[in-house]
Amino acid sequence: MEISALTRSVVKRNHAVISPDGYINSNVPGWTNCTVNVIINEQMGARLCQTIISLRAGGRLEGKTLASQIFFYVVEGQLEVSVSGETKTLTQNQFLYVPIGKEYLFQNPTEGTQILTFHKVYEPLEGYAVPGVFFGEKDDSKAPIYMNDEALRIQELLPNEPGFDMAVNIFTYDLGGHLPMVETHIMEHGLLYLQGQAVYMLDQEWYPVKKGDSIWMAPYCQQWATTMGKEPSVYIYYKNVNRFPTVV
Ligand code: UGY
Ligand code: MN
Repeated sequence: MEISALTRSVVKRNHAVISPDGYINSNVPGWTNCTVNVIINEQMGARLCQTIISLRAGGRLEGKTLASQIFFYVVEGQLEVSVSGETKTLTQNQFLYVPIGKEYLFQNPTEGTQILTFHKVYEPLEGYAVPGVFFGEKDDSKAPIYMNDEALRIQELLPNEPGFDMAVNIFTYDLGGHLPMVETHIMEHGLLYLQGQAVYMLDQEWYPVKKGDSIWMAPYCQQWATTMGKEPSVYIYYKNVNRFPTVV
C-alpha cells in the first residue's frame, strides 16, 4: 500500500519538483470539461507559468492571449485548434505557439488528451516584429548533438530569432547521458518529463524523477541531470532568452 503522507514533490525558494500525486485542480475561465493543474506560476516567485490540462470528451479551451504569449504542446491524444482563421488537428508531440493578442479555440479532443502550456509575459524588442502564430512538432531528426556528446540531443522548437523572448526545447538523454557540467545561469526553466527516469540535481539537492514530473528552476538554481533506468530520458523545457539581462 502506498503511504499517502509521502511525496517526491518539493517546493523551495529557487526550485520545485512537482509530481502528479499532489495535483489539485484549478478552474480557468474559458477552459471547460477539463482539469487544469497549475504547476508553476508567479506565486512561487517564477516569471513563467506552466500548466497541465487533461481534457474530457467535449473539452474546450477558448480564450485570448493578453500580455502573455502561450505555448501549447500535445503530450497525449489529439484535438482541433482554430487560431487566426486557420483550423488544424494537433496530435501527440505537436504544438502551437500563440503570440500576444490572439484568440484561440481548442476543441473536439479525444478522451484523455493532455496539453502542456508555458506562458510568459512578452517583452517587445525595438526594431523586431512581435512573432506570429507558429505550429510545429517533435522531430528527432532536427535534434543535433549537444556539446559534442553523442548521448545528448536538443531540438529547439521555436525559431531562434530576436523577436522571440522564450525558447522551448526538447532534451533527450540516451542511456549514460548526463549534463556535461553543473549549469549556473540567469535563465529560468520550467520543464516536464515526457519519457523515462533521471536523477536531477537542483542547488546541490538530488531528486529521482520520471515521466509526468515537472521541475521549476529559478535563475541561478544550479542544475545537473543524468538519465536512469533502461530507456532514454526526455524532457521539454522553457527558457527565457534574447533580452537585456539587467535593469541596472
Ligand atoms: O538550455 C539549458 O540551459 C539546458 N541545458 N538546461 C537544462 O537542461 N537544465
Ligand atoms: Mn539550464
